Amino acid sequence: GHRSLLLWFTGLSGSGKSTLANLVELELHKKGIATYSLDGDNIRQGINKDLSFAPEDRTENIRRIAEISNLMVDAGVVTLAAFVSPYIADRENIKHIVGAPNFIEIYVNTSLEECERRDVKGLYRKARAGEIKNMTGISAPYEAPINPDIEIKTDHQDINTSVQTILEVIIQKLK
Ligand code: GGZ
Repeated sequence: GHRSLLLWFTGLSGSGKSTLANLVELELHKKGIATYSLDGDNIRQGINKDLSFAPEDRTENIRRIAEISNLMVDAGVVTLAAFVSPYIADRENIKHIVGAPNFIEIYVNTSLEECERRDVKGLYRKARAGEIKNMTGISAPYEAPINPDIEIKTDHQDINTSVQTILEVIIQKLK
């Protein structure tokens, strides 16, 4: 048996949170560690489909995800969560819900410029055109972590190096 953890990836839309989380999960699987990934695709279309991107709904989105994560961690599953989670207070609340020792905050620090250049879903273009509101980085805030457990600068660091950085930290903590 090993301790369980919540690996929380925060950053702008298009920063690479899910990509990183998926690669880290793959490596944990290779080590025989039970994992589960939560992201917008399985949460915002399911349990949280009643929530918008208004500030109070983002807060409720993150609170529910933290409660689900707490159950997963209690069950002994290493849980990976990739959400914009733009507010410091909401991320502090996650720490209270799952317990500080179980919570690893990973700041996926990709510049807005780079996220906008990628614009995988065309959301930044739409936000600039005023077609969608409350877009993080454009018309809604992103409060960067002040003291994250891990910071990944995807503009400057290649993805395999980033995955290794994360694994080194968590393998230590899982012992
Ligand atoms: C930010 C938005 C928005 C707005 C839709 N602002 O790149 P994606 O597409 O896959 O990730 C983004 C995702 C953000 O949902 P979260 O649940 O992670 O947000 S939060 O933690 O703030 O509650 C993006 C898409 O949904 N998306 N509209 N206005 N991201």
